[in-house]
Amino acid sequence: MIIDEINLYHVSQKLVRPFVTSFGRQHLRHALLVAVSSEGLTGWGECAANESPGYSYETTQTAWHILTEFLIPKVLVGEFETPEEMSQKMEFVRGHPLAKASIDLAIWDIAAQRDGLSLAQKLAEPFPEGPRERVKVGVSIGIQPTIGETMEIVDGYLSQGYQRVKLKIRPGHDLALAREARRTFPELQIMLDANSAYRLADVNLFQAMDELELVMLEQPLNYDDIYDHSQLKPMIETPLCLDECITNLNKARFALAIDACDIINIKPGRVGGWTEARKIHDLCRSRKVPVWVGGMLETGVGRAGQLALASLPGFTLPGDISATSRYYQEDIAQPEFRLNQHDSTITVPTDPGLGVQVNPKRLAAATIRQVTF
Ligand code: OSB
Ligand code: MG
Repeated sequence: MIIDEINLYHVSQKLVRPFVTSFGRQHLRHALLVAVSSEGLTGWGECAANESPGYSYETTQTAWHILTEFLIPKVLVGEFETPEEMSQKMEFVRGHPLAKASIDLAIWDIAAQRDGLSLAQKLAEPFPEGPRERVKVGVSIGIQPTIGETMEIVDGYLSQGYQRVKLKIRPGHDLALAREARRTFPELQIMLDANSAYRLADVNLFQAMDELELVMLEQPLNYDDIYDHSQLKPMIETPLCLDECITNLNKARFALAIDACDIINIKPGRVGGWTEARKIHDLCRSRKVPVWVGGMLETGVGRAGQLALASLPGFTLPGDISATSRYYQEDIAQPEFRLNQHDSTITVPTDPGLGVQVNPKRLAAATIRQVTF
């Protein structure tokens, strides 16, 4: 593969409803989209970084800087054959996984198109069973002003067909919320995501949740503290899942070695792309550790990538991959993703590559700045 041209777009889209977490409130979703052209094909990628560094140290601005000054100039030089080689080529930049993942996805898109495969088929090449056709999904619900409003929102999603909900928690908005959710929806698959808002000293709070039969508790402790999670795990019954802590394969190896979690949320962005995400999937599968695909309010470009990843055999738990209508009125990419109501799944695209098209009018309307290399 020789790369001919790269276009980088900074886009902003309004969310259907503000998304509130323990690290902040978001009305708009800023994203960087990359279009990589190679030998007549164009691949798309998305950078999931946020405007502020509340979830990760990376922001839209740092990703713009790392992409324009370092990654893109490097990618444009020389030749390579596989997405894995490109992933290695980007290793000279330490960290910045969200920036790297945007290029990585575009290269995977091109490689799949070149081979006449959907991205799911391309990623599933090492697996004899091939990709799943539909993947189980849930919905991630931000912090609402009251518990009552949260229950109404949950109810709305249930009537749309979602069978698993994730409730965001933060200190003061946790146990009572979880109890009310369990009381109101006795059979529902409910999980909580704290986004690192607690300390080990809060163990009593999590023990009080033991009886609620939650599917899992996601990243309760410090974003960088795998050790403290290993201390918490044997003290609670709810399965413990890591998100923020797992920024690459080595972190996953370490977490499993010290038994710091029961489950891993694999976000391709957070781990530097689909190549690394698949390695973590393989590791967890060999250890029988369940994994699921996380999200960061991606546009249709990133969501198509999430769906392809989630089609791999080790992804046995529902992903944070909701229908387009949960995020945006009108998305940049088409077709829209819809929920299959009867089984809370989304169908994995089957056209070559990502299987979505970026709509030029919508892209132009959402673009804040753009640069061509
Ligand atoms: O912690 O999983 C998270 C969104 C932005 C940043 C972090 C997280 C999230 C979500 C939303 O929970 C998941 C989605 O895209 O639906
Ligand atoms: Mg999370």
